[in-house]
Amino acid sequence: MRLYSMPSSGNSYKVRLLLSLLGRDVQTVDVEYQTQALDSAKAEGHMPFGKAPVLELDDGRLLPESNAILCWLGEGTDFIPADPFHRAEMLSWMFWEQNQHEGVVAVRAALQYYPHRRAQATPERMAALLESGHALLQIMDDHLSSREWLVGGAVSLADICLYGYTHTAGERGGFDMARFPAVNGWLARVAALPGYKGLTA
Ligand SMILES: N[C@@H](CCC(=O)N[C@@H](CS)C(=O)NCC(=O)O)C(=O)O
Repeated sequence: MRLYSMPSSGNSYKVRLLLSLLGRDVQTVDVEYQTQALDSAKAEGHMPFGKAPVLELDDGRLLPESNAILCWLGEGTDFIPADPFHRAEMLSWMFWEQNQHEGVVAVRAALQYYPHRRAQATPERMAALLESGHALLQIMDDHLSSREWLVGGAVSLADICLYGYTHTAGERGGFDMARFPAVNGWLARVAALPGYKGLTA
């Protein structure tokens, strides 16, 4: 298998993290913003939606979308709960991550972090994203204040998925993480999992 992965991106990192936690190794093609490798991967048809990550299976089939890749790689492992309701709850968090959390928490970080995005970081937009992001992180904090993991009693794909952009929300996104002690405790639990690897590892 081959993973088209953007080194700086939380969406690609989620997949690299799960692979590492599973002790699996795949060939990785780095497709960073503003590189020839990204343009080539798109031009050669490896990125059906024009975005990383994409997992290319040994038979050539392509799987885009980070959370779909997590589900594929997680199949048959303890990262997908056996209980059907817990499994559905895991998907709730993963859909929430894509349709709410990522568009705020990751976007604010991207506007600050990537030089080619900075022109879009108007003070009004950054202030609105800060307020929305704090509200989203508060939802996670409230939920995690009475449990160790997002779903059931064990780590699942939901935790790997949300960890991707939450763990850099302070440093890259400028969110005030001191407000979210339960989230911080959860971040530390993910970072302590056997096989954990960081964003830049
Ligand atoms: N919903 C997608 C989002 C992927 C995405 O936005 N990838 C960005 C990096 S975070 C990308 O590849 N951008 C390349 C481009 O727009 O040219 C997922 O979760 O995989």
